[in-house]
Amino acid sequence: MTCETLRFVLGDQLSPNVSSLADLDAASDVVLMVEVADETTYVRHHKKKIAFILSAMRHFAARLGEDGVTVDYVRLEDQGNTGSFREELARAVRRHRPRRVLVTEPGEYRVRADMDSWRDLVGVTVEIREDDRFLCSRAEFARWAGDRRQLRMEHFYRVMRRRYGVLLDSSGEPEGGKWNLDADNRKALPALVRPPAQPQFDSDCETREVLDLVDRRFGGHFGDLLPFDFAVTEEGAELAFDHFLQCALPQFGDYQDAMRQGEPVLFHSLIALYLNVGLLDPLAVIRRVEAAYRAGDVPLNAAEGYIRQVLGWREYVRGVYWLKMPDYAETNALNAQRPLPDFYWTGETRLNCLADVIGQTKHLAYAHHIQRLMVTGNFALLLGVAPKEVCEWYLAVYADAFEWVELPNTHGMALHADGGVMASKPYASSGAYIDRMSDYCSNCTYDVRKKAGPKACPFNYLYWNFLIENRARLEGNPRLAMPYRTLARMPEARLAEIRRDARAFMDQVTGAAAPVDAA
Ligand code: DLZ
Ligand code: SF4
Repeated sequence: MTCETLRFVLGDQLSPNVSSLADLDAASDVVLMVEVADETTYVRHHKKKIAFILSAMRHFAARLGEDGVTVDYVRLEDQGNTGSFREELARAVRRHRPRRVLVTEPGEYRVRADMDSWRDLVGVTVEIREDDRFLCSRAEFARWAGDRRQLRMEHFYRVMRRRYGVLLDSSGEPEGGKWNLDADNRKALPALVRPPAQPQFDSDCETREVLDLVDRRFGGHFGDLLPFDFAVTEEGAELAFDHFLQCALPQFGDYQDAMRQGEPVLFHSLIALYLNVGLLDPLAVIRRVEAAYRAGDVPLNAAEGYIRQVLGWREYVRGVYWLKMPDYAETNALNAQRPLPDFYWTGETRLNCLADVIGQTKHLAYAHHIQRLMVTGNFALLLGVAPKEVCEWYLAVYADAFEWVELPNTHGMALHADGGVMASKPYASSGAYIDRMSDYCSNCTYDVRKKAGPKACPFNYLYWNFLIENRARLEGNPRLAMPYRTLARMPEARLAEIRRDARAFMDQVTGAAAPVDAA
């Protein structure tokens, strides 16, 4: 069999308008999709994440088929499956003998680097098209970055708001007079406020088959496979987003930083996984949120806060990723070397905040941004865990995690391993922040008000220990002037106590307090 163009669609490119499907000729072209072992195991993804991607791929292929497109779909357990993108493409080229191969650039650097060798491997032209599902191209981002010393999201976001004309008043200025209404978005959650229930999506035959497959092949991976509640089609993802718009968005702004024990989603949208594989279109999402604001259905702080995540933050982290890779992943500005505590994989710890966040991560393959940044991220930062270990964990355990979004968020934002490309100071914080924004501390065996000794909240002494260990690197940072002044006033006995508590705790959770070149 021969075909004109073989169009290779990857598992996070499940949009009918992806550039590799533009100008498709159903009479002469073939779409190739492959389930490959390499992608399921290059990190040991959460079981739910694998099930979500494989089921969404199968549903997308079926939909293309219903539209009259010829799809060559290779299943994970098909005979002869070689387990890699490159070898599956080579096999497909031998099957179809196309004139050319067309693919949209992937979301991860490792796949992009591999693609450069595909032309020689398969012996026909391989055209790599830009991924124009994003709202800022890599070239535009590079132009914006220019030779700026610091790449501040806030500046980028304003450019994007103007460029897409989002939430602007009639004179082109920000609606409500301010670009960013985050000052209104840091409320703790009052006990009486109840978050909405989450929509459930029943598994059809195809999804049940995938769940069996994942159970059989990836049973040893992290996380609970069941219940499996994710949508796996564009229609399902739209329903999930509709539910968010109606039931959660009005309070999203107020409580976006809040946490509550046993309430994993609160007023968050849980749509990043759908956006990131292509089941939802970011601009359509932004327009609908803006329309809800203009219709008077949601307050401005909610609409602005949400739009900033999609139009600002999401595009910004992707821009930083492609601008800075591959060197970005190798930086370790704080020289953090300790191993990731085992409890990140089991959830078994007496630190209640971590037990809850890791527990829900196991259960749902989801945690919201403050849980990721200020609980699991902050703890790994304070402990001085090696960035690669932390990044691997985040990439594996969250259903929405692809390296373009995970790496800047973890490596840059949470761990400050990039030395300040993303954030002007590390997001280090003691237990007081978690106490203010959650009810975790009232159920914890540790005491958040205690600063020293075995009952003290470990975040408290780890925070000061972090500042001590990184004094030479961070003392000159003007945004850390205040804590370093406080540190300078501490008597030697107090400093010794902090070091002693931190060392004892680290011995306990990491096996041994691997040396860090303390300043
Ligand atoms: C994450 C993932 C998984 C688990 N499995 C597959 C797969 O079998 N086939 C596929 O095409 N894509 C998969 N993916 C998504 C890819 O890892 C993703 O496309 C690359 O990381 C490039 O961004
Ligand atoms: Fe977490 Fe400390 Fe609060 Fe316990 S006391 S929940 S460890 S912040």
